[in-house]
Amino acid sequence: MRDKILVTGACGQLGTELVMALRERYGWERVIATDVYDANDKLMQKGAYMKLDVLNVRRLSYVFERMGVGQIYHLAAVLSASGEQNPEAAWQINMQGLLNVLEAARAQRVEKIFWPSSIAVFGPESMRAACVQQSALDPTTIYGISKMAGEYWCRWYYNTYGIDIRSIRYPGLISYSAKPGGGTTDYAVDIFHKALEEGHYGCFLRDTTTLPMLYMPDAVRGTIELMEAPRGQLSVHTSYNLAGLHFSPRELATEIRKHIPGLTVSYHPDFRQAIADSWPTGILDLEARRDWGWEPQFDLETMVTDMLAHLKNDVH
Ligand code: AKB
Repeated sequence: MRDKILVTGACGQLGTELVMALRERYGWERVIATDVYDANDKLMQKGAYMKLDVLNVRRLSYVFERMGVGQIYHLAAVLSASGEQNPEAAWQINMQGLLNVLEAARAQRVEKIFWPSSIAVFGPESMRAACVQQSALDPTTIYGISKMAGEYWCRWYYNTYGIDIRSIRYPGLISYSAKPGGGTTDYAVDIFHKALEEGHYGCFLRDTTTLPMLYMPDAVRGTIELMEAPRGQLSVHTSYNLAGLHFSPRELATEIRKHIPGLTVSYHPDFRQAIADSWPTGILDLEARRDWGWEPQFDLETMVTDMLAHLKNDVH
């Protein structure tokens, strides 16, 4: 019976939270968390966990067959900022890793796959303040190029082999459980930790750089809702735009100061500024709302309140 749900990149920011949500929803015994690392988290160790390298196609195929995998959440990836520092490795992991998963999934008749794309598929030629689903794609980073190519590979596998592949173009993800690593939007998580620990944050983006963001509980819920939506309702087979929050570092700092009045922030833009400047400041997500009822629940105010409540309880 192919009823197992396998997650690659399970130790990453999204994987850590998605694995927990999937286990709670479908049962601990059904969800197999995998990554190239040793399990980094007590909860991850309690459920099924396996070391798995997405660059090893034969092992992928073996594991999918042996474990009876029916669904895959293929999250393993190198993000935008890290990708620019090591482009060849980023291309290998992001592109070859995806092709390996798709090919092994086809060979083992896996029914359904989730694969994350990103707002990094957009760039200078894309729409800026209200970027619609059909806007021109114009990625400027290796990460964005791999996501753009990946979207079309996914659609090709869907059209050619009928594999049910679903995808979201995530904006920056904000979470309290796991820190992001190597992204351009990471400042929006780092600032919370520094605000609580030191009362000061040195931001690597300019104060007015507005970017699309999404709070992790919304991201996890939206992902599972997309995966559970009836196949016939879905009209986008590349990747869905998804909007949640839009704010700049200055606006985020102002909101955090309502809870931590002494917070100071200095701005020292580095190479990530150019990446951020190439991305839209706002996303429109009509198709996601229409096709599978997407609706975010958190705004800037409720996200900040919730983040700080969890971080104060859990870590500090
Ligand atoms: C990044 O900053 O690279 C990611 C993304 C927007 O995909 N968070």
